[in-house]
Amino acid sequence: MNCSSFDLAKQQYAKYGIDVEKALDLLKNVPVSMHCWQGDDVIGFTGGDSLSGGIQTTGNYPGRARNFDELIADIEKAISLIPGKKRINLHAIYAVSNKPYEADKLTVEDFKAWLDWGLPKGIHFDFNPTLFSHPMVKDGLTLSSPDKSVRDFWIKHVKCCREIAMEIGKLQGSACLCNLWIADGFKDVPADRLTPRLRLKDSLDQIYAVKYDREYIVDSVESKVFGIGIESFTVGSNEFYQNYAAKNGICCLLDNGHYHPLEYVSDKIPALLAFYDRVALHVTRGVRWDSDHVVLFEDELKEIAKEIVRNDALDKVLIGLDYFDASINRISAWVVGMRNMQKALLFALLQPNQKLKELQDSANFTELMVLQEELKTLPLGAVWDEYLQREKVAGSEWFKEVKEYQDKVLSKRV
Ligand code: RNT
Ligand code: ZN
Repeated sequence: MNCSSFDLAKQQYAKYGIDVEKALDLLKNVPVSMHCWQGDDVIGFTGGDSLSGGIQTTGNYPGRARNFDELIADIEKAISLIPGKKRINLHAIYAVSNKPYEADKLTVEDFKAWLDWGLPKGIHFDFNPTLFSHPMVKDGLTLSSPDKSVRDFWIKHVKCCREIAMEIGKLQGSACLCNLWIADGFKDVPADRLTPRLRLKDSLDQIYAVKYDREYIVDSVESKVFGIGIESFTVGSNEFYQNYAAKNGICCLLDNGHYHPLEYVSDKIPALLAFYDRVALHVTRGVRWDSDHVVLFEDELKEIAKEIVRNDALDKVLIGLDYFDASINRISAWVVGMRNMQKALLFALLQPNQKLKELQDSANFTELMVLQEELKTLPLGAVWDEYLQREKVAGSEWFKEVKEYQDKVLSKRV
């Protein structure tokens, strides 16, 4: 009898009591939100041409998408090479309109082009207000500025964005994640750490005073340890937002580039799951700092996926990616990160989680270590290849298609 490598893999996993078919069925329904901003180096369509506010893209690989049509074309190319259920994560600066961009007057109409493109394909969206790369960022501050007119402007912006997210959620029939991140902070030692935080708290109170049905919108706040140019103090720190979120029924978004290098988001996920019904993620890869490199199939990614799967949290953890590498082909950047996120979830779904938990609870730590090591070399690749085939996307030869697209389309963008 001719046995495929997938059949053999299934048998090997079965020896550990793992049902491969069940894992594949679960995997294909886990949504991963793909960040639109990898395609154009976080520039957007507002007419601006640079990124500022504590985050940075580096590199000038040719072919950046310069408008909606180009970005859509690139996203379509990328998603044709990505298995599973995809969402698209938008930022306010990706508004598509003939009028000049006015951050405090945006409506869902400004995102109609995205919705008209995605909804018929079954693609759902997430949303982010954009509080950077804008002249109303004064002295590096937005919602925590001492200037009331600056705070009021940004409060209006975030309120517009929440309404847009709610409308999107209604239209798509699944909650739209509306994530707030700001870069407010100081380059050098501050004289007052409390007042800026009290001002941010007051701004958030005004923003979240408007209540929406959680069926349509999930609000999240994203903390950060520091950014370029704001090395000494971040207003929206981890403790600040976690307490704000807990007291106000909002969700925390954990970006794994936003902590000290020896703090792990994989450990934070279960800590938050003990208190929250939802946890949102920005999965990224920091190299020495929040450098937003492409997500690779690394230990911490696998650990994050394991925490989601073994805690039965596939519908509680909202998975999104967040990185922007401008030094390589941007479509490949998307494809590698999105595929790796799913590969890590598959890896986690193929663990005998019940058995491992039992070994821990019965203090069988030797056997736990031995088994965990054995599991590392089970034939994940054969199951992954089968998943790609069933999802009708290219296998390991996918890069050929990106190269062709680069020659035909990207290289013409000069
Ligand atoms: C910045 C945050 C934030 C942004 C995006 C563009 O450090 O991670 O999430 O990367 O909103
Ligand atoms: Zn982020």
